[in-house]
Amino acid sequence: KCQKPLTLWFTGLSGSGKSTLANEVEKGLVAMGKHTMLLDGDNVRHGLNKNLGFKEADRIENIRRIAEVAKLMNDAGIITLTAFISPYKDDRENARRIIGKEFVEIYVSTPLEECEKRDVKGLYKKARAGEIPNFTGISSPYEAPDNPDIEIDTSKFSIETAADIVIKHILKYSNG
Ligand code: GGZ
Repeated sequence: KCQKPLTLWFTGLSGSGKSTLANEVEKGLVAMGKHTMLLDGDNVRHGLNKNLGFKEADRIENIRRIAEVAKLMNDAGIITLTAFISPYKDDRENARRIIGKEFVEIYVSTPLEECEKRDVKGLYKKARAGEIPNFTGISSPYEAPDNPDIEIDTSKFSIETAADIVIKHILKYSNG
């Protein structure tokens, strides 16, 4: 078998570097001839999940649908990368149940202070000013994984090094 399907489930705060890292990992996998699909806010929250916001119930449903889509992608033989905050442990466990043994949890553990310092989109500033309710890390919880398969703090490595670490680690799950 030339490719074992996997779901690389990136979790971490807004601005932690999930999407950037997932993109770089995907580039590496494509260069190795793998067939991949990256799910992120841009292609899921604007389409399939555009009726969902950031209240707890909406985030739960967001993550459930994403897990079901990842499962379908895996069934089609595709390595799927997901880049969502996915702040609740229960929901990530539920995603693991839906997806099965192909699920790899990657905790992007960049500290809140660093994410807030980056504030690429100015959202932390707005959240601190009370202009965005339920903002993860400020006014809504983030439950860090206790036992992720991979943990990486993007403030400590270049993007290339961080992606290499992830790819080396997952090659042991994905043979060929
Ligand atoms: C967290 C929010 C919020 C609130 C809008 N809380 O940095 P970004 O902009 O591009 O990533 C964040 C994204 C989070 O969506 P997810 O689907 O990953 O969240 S979850 O898994 O919790 O369902 C941020 C933006 O949406 N954003 N409002 N209140 N992030």
